[in-house]
Amino acid sequence: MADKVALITGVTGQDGAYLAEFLLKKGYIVHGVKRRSSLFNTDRIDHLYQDPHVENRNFILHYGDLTDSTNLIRIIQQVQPDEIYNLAAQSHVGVSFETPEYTANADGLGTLRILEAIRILGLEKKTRFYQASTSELYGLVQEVPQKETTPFYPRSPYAVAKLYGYWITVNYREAYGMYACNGILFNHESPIRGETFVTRKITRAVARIALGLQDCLYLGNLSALRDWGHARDYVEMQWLMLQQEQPEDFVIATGVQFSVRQMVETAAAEVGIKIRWEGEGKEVIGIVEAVVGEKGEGRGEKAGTAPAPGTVIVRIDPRYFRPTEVETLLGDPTKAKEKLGWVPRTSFQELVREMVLSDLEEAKRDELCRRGGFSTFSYYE
Ligand code: NDP
Ligand code: GDR
Repeated sequence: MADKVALITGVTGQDGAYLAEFLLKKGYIVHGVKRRSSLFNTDRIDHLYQDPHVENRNFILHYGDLTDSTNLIRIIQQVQPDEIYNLAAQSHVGVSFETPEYTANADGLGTLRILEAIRILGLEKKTRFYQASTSELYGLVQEVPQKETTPFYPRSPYAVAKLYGYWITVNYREAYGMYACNGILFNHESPIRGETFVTRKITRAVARIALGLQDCLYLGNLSALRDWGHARDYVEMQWLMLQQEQPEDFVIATGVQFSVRQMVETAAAEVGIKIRWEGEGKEVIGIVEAVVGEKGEGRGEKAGTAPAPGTVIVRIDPRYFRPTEVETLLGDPTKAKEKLGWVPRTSFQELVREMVLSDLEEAKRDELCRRGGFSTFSYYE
């Protein structure tokens, strides 16, 4: 049988990179859609890159954008994919309040454009479609834990755009008999998570604070509760959803919940920093209580750079609060367990450790550059 062909939108993102690697290992020919940018934007997939001058490549990139129908039709026509994974999106909830129209266009209408392209090209029976839906659909939660049948109540322009993406996928499945399905994925993170999502912002800051490269971590809502898993585990489920006899929607989650505050404590503990909290609400601060234990290699104490006990290393900055917040999310992955054999392989502690260790490596490189008199990236959004 000929190799299967997959098309991934958002291939330069966190999930796109893990999924491309996963599908290549499975023997797929993988095509990815990347946006044009003024600088290279392929850091996460550079290890998979193949010289376009070489024949018989199995990893091929195309310029494209979810806001451009003709471009999408042309790529899909050329590629004739067996499977399309629609991972591209303006995926930052906070930013969606600042760019609501663009977010609706890319995340909502972008999904419609791909589904229509499949139909226009007469590929309804050939091409299977995966839509990156999200736990943000539950928003103001109506039921705990959340499962496939829990009613939606989106709380951001991002979530409202994704609601359209969810329902148009269901509609095309029902109207045209397409194999189209939604993965309702809860938060999933990794060392290549975007730096402005809260987990990565925390692990990166903690590593830099331990090495004396950063003084303070500024955060918004510390009480928000999330069900955090590892992206590597979740992309496998995206693929499995397209390998079933019938297309169905699935919740993918760990079923365990932690707060942003616990995330900070867990990450700080990885570099041997014990945090004490003082104050209430927006006045709360995180103070170094002690530098202890034999934790991560980059523990500042060794280099004489760990902040001294009593130093304030976490503060609240109101700019990171959202106009409407999703306070709590907790998934019930029972359906995925039963039908897809889903077992989350990575615990919260393992995930945080992997992220902190990777950010320590990056911070050490920055430290070396600084010692050598070179300036380094120090943007703390
Ligand atoms: P990222 O933000 O890391 O990646 C998003 C990708 O989409 C990037 O490749 C980005 O390109 C691309 N992109 C953005 N806008 C456009 C556009 N207009 N046209 C084409 N490509 C575009 O997200 P994740 O990998 O974390 O998430 C993947 C998908 O899953 C997203 O749709 C997200 O909304 C959804 N999701 C994510 C969850 C998570 O916890 N990670 C949970 C549930 C759903 P560039 O690199 O150029 O910016
Ligand atoms: P989320 O992820 O909004 O759940 O969306 P994010 O990591 O941005 O926020 C999680 C929670 O942390 C709170 N928070 C902060 N968030 C950020 N980014 N920065 C801060 O400084 C900060 N302080 C507190 C937030 O208010 C929120 O409650 C992610 C994205 O990947 C979506 O694309 C995806 O659909 C959902 O997960 C599931």
